[in-house]
Amino acid sequence: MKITGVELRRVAMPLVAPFRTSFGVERTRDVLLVRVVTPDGEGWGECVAPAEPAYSSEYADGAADVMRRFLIPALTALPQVDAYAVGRTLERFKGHRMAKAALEAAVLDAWLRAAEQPLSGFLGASRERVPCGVSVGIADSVPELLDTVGRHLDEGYVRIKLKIEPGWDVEPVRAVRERFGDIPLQVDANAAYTPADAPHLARLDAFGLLLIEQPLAHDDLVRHAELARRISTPICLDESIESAEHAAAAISLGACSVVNIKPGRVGGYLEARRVHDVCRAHGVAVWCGGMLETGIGRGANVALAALPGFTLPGDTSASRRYFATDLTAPFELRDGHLDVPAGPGIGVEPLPDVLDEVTTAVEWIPA
Ligand code: SMG
Ligand code: MG
Repeated sequence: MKITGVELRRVAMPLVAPFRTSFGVERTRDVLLVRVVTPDGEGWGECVAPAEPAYSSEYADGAADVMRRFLIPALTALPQVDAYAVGRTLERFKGHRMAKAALEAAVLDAWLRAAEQPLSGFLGASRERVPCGVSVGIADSVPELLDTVGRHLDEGYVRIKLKIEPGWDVEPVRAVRERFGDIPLQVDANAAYTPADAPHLARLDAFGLLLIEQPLAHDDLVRHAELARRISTPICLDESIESAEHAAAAISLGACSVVNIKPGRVGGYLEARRVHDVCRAHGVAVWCGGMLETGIGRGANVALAALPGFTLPGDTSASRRYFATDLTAPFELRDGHLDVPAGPGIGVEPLPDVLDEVTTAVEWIPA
């Protein structure tokens, strides 16, 4: 397969409700989509880099820039490309994992469509539907939080994740436990705490949480390991794990006992599968994270989440939790689960009318 050209497309996707985390508020997803065109067909990928470099160092304009200057020219120069060639070819460029992941996803989609194979089967999925959790942002008040959590439980979500930060942690967790009892519950700090907060974080031990996600800085595996010895809530790493090597290091240090896998954060679906394999070999549970993806990214994430090591529900919520109108046919929750797309490639494609309506810019980069 030879790449004819790559389209970079920006779409503005208003969220149904603002999503607040310890590092900011998201109201509209400004998504960078990638369409890879080949003589054998085309493929789509979604870049999860947010508008601002606040979750990690990557941001959408930066991802578009590195793609058009370096990554796309390296790929279009290849006489032949397949999904494995993407990572190999782009390896000499440091970092920019979200940008690389989007290109790899689009090539994977085109390549698997040409072979008429679904992504789930290619990755080694063992299920046709996946259990879904939902991530609940920091609220203005505890009553408002309880309303939101109650609504999500009524919709059927099988696990609730609360975003926390200093000043919004023990109180909301206690309130959710008191109101909703023994539901599967976990929290995500997005690196908002320091090692000095260990005694405070130990207060969460009383609530029987499934895990606490990324309490400390992304580059501090050693002190996550120290914290793990001081609290009984299992530590899950998100921002700290950018590759299978990081996962292996974190596990051997004792820095985590659970890993959140986001394909964008680790540079693609092939590396995401390697992270899964390393964790599974060590008996470390994994689950699929989310970056407020449209149906394009969601379709691929749901395929990944169907692998056998994904033993915890993911942040793979239904389309309507994010958008009034998704870019693809909507993903709908049935009995707390989403169906894994069965069609070739990622199994979904943008609806042309919706895509036109939300597009803010298109750029064609020929080979
Ligand atoms: O996709 O449902 C979703 C959001 C899940 O909480 C979520 N993601 O750190 O895990 C995380 C956050 C990052 C969101 S940055 C836009
Ligand atoms: Mg997280």
